Amino acid sequence: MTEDIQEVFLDATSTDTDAVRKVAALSVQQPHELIQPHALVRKKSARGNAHQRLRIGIMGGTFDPIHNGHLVAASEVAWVYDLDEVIFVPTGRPIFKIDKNVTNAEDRYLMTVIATSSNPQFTVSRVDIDRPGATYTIDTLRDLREEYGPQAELFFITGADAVAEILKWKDAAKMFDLAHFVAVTRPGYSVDVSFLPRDKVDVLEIPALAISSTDVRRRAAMGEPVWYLVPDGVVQYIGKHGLYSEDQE
Ligand code: DND
Repeated sequence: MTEDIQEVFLDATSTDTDAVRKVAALSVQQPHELIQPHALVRKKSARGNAHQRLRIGIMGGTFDPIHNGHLVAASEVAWVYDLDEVIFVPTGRPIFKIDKNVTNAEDRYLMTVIATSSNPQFTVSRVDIDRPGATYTIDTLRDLREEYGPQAELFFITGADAVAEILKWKDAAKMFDLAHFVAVTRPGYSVDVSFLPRDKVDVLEIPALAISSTDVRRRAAMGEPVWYLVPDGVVQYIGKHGLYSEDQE
């Protein structure tokens, strides 16, 4: 029972017939239909616009750990494409890293939440972590398409290194029906996307941040600083939980 109804209902316990009528009217106004939660929460884009069709960026990654390169990429795409929101989606079991030692999903998820918490445009989804089995982007896109509805415009953000391999991804051709792809690259570096559907893939030059998760892990293992390569809270999380320490390697 909503507060409105509750309030009038309390009135209606008296013999006030007006109040009883009000309860009936309110009940009619509250149909038991399923309302998409995202239809109600209209965030403004980074540029301050509210769109007719939600424009959603999806930043998928292993995020082991998430670093400032990931965050700048998402922020730049959000600005240039006038996105309402960027959803960071940490992988569950990344298919290309199945034989590698990947930090457990909950630690990677929490670091992603910490790293994105200060930006009102950024959110984090558990779809890949909660789905059993190996993580494939086709499933990420299907799950988010279902959650946000057919009207939402989805933009999958990917680094230039990943885009070169994209046709090897599961059901690659079908992914392009579900989302537009934005391949981010650093100034002065070209990315060949000529083998991909022209109207489905863009290349966007972003400020270069020569940061990689591999290097952050190596530095943490050697006791070298990772300040300013990853957000402060992530530095602290790594230290507090002893991630990437040499004994773990
Ligand atoms: P990564 O393991 O490369 O993530 O995975 C990226 C996405 O690809 C995930 O959503 C995977 O599920 C998906 N994938 C990979 C392989 C196969 C399939 C799907 C499949 O469906 O078959 P990282 O955490 O290493 O990096 C996250 C993103 O950030 C990547 O796109 C990477 O290229 C990019 N990146 C940077 N962008 C800008 N500046 C930097 C960057 N470092 C990494 N310094």
